[in-house]
Formats: sequence, C-alpha cells, structure tokens
Amino acid sequence: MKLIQASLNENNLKNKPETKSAFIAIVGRPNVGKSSLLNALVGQKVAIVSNKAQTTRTKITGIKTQGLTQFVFLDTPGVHKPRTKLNDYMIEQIRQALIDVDLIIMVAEAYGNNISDEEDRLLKKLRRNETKKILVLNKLDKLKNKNDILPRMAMFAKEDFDAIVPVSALNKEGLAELWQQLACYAKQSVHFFPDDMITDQPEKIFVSELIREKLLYNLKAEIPHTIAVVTERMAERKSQTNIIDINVTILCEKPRHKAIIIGKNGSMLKKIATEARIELEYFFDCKVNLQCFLKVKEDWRNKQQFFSNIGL
Ligand SMILES: Nc1nc2c(ncn2[C@@H]2O[C@H](COP(=O)(O)OP(=O)(O)OP(=O)(O)O)[C@@H](O)[C@H]2O)c(=O)[nH]1
Ligand SMILES: [Mg+2]
Repeated sequence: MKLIQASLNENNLKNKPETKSAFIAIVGRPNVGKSSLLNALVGQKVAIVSNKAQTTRTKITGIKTQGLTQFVFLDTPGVHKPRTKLNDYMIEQIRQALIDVDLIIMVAEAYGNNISDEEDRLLKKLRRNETKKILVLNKLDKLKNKNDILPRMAMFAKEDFDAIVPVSALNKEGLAELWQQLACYAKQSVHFFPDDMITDQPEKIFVSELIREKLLYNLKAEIPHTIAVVTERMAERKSQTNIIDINVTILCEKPRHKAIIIGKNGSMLKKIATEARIELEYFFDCKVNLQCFLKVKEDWRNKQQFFSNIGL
C-alpha cells in the first residue's frame, strides 16, 4: 500500500506544471513614474503616487501572478542626494532592493535633452551590478510624435541594457511589450507569495501612505516632505458591521506647518481627510470613520529610532 502511495506522489510531481518566479527591482530618479509603473503592472494601487519628488520612502513589494509565473516587483525611493537620516534610510532601501533580484528595471522619462546627474550616478552603480537590466522610458503619452523617443533611446544606447521599452504607465501603453520582456527573466521556482496576493504591505501602512498621498497633493513645496503619518488604530466596529474606525496621527516638524495643514477653519485637514476617506471606502469596500490628529515632532527625520518605529 505504501509503495502505491509513493509512486502516486511521484506521478503527481512529474505531472505538476512547473511554476516560475521573477524578482524585479524598479529604480530611477524621483518622479519618473516608478510607483505608477508598479501599480500599472500589478493592476491595482499598491504604492502612492504624487507630482512631488521623493514620494516613496521605503521598498514596496507589488506582486502579480500570471498563470504559472509570479512576478515580485520592488518599488524603491527615487535616487537623490541624502540630507537627513530619513534620506540615508531611503538610499539604503534602494541598495537592498538591488540585492538578489533577477532583473533591474531602470525607469527614466521618455523625453529630455540630457541624462541628469542623479541618473548618471545611478547608471554608474548599475554598470558595476551584474544583474540583467532593462530601461523603461515612461510618460510616452507626453510625446507629440512617437518617433521623438529615438534620440532619447540613443542617449542610453551605450549602457548595458538588454532592452529599452517605451511605455506610458498613465494610459497603460507599451505594457504588453514590457510583460513579454519581463517573462524572459522568470526562473523555475516555487511561488513565494499566495497567487492572489498583491502586496506584503500591512493594511495599517497602506492607510498611512494613502493619507500621506493626499497631503502631498494638497500641500505646497517642502511641507509634505516633513510629514509622517501613523495609523494608531484600525478596527471594525463591533456594534455595526461594515464600518471601520481608523485613527491616524499626522506628524509635522513645526507649529507653523501644523497651522497650514489644519488650514482656515480646519478646511485643509477636512479636504485631505475627506479625499482619503473616499479612497479608503473604495479600497475596503465599506464605510470608514476616519479621525486625523496632528502632532508636532521636531526633526523626526533625523531620529532613526522614531521612523523605524512608525513602520518605515
Ligand atoms: N503623463 C504621465 N504622467 C505620469 C506617468 N507615470 C507617472 N506620471 C506622473 O508622474 C508623477 C510621479 O509619479 P510617481 O509614480 O509618484 O513617480 P516615482 O518615480 O515613484 O516618484 P518617487 O517615489 O518620488 O521617486 C505623478 O504626477 C504621476 O501621475 C505617465 O506615464 N504619463
Ligand atoms: Mg514612488
């Protein structure tokens, strides 16, 4: 009986289709659309996006399983010169994401007359890295004529990229060509995450990030960079199903920043909280009662212990 069982198991293994996986890091200058590309590839929002540089502060994993192949993407903060301990931490996140991946995607914009200093430094680093690399030229939709991309491709031609793929993360153009390229780097392996998982980011962190996104869009200049958001409490209401109570604390560095975030008669904070609540209700598919509190914590960006504790 045991022998029959053993041979059945062997047959099962032989007939089991072979699964594949690919770990892919996404790097590039701030604001080129790395997180937008991650969201477009995963097919859902897992990373926040904004029109301000240095939106992403930590590595964010996005997962997409297509048939037998699982793609695990690591979105990273944009490469920049560090000025605070938080910046040092962000740069370290990029370094870590480049270790042990099957492919590196460098994202740059599809237009521009030169390669920026930040990009030049990144290219130097990538030359020393033996991992396979492809270049994604994003924001193709901004070009009047598609051929205008040719000089831009020529600028990167001397670099060691296996392929250069023009895309628009915004309107999903070029993604089929990109997927074809990505499939070439998948290796036979087990899947490291359940097939229906899209991110390993805890829900509380996603909530904090979403509120930070609304702060980034609504506040001007430098203020959003000095803000951290902590989700203190998140619980389904016991007496009433289909409502989640969420309490968040927004931390800023200066009392005058606090006044700006609150706005005249509380109008700014109300706008930010409303925008965040609407998106959270869509995301969790239930009613959300969102309470935002504000606190001043001077120079938190230079207090490593502090920002490690808040999930960064
Ligand atoms: N027109 C256009 N805009 C885009 C495209 N992709 C991203 N953007 C915009 O570019 C800005 C930056 O996008 P992000 O995805 O936050 O860029 P990022 O590279 O992740 O930025 P950091 O996290 O700061 O490094 C946002 O305003 C996006 O809406 C695109 O394909 N076309
Ligand atoms: Mg980003």
